[in-house]
Amino acid sequence: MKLHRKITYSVAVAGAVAAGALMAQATVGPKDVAFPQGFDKWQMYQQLNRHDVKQYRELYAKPEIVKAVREGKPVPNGAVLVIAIFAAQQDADGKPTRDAKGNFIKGKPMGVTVMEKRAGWGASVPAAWRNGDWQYAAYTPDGKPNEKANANIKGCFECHLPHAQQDFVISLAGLSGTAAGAAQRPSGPGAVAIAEFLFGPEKVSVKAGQTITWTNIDDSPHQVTVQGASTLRTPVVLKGQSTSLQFTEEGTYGYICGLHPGMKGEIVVTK
Ligand code: HEC
Ligand SMILES: [Cu+2]
Repeated sequence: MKLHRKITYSVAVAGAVAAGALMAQATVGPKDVAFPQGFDKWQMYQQLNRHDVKQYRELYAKPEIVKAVREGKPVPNGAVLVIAIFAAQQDADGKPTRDAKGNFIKGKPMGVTVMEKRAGWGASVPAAWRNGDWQYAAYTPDGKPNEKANANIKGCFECHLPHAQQDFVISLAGLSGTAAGAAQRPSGPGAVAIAEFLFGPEKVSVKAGQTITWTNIDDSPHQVTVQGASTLRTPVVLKGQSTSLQFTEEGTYGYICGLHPGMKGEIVVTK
């Protein structure tokens, strides 16, 4: 009896493995998005300073892809977009240091993320999080698959999904060269800019009842999320959009970005 059970079990496992192998052949995924050899000789179409994770990032595409998009064409089939991620060098206080042009300075390489668009590639992605015909993959700096990130590839699709109206390319403004003409930085009492994944100023002081207005300067969306007895979330703000809150009670309120929890700010409300 015991022996019989064992045999049944091993047969079932063999069956499952065979089915899994067949599935893997039919499904397009991170394994099909090759490491972009020599990408650092392609066109760097954007540089990015991320305060929230203290990273400096470079975004690359082949010159013919950048050219096509800058001519007003859709992102071509076969396009490969790459981000090279580096730790930002920091001063003694942990503040990222900047070069003469204002960019963070490259530290240790952290990884390479890739998205690639090929006709038919989206068909094997569940409709609920399909990104057109894009597929995603993450690599270590030396070009080995980042197994941990690739195991949760759905996370890549889900975060890019709200950007469907720009073909899921969050940095499309950089790719198309329309990044200039950037959103206006707000000023005045109660005005907070969200730029480079940083709330500026990080600490804002207002009188009770006075309005605090956040304006998003970044290409990436953000969301003010005030933590307290009950969490208060503003709508997600896209580039150029603003959102406001008023506090009637005196006190100090800490807040974060609902999309990038590494972004922190503070509201001080006085009488
Ligand atoms: C938390 C949301 C989020 C997740 C998860 C995410 N991305 Fe992105 N991605 C962004 C943002 C924001 C940008 C714009 C550039 C930046 O901020 O680095 C971006 C840009 C990119 C770009 C450059 C082209 C573009 O769309 O602008 C690539 C390539 C990319 N991501 C790949 C990936 C891969 C691969 C994964 C999964 C391993 C992933 N992303 C997961 C938010 C996300
Ligand atoms: Cu944010």
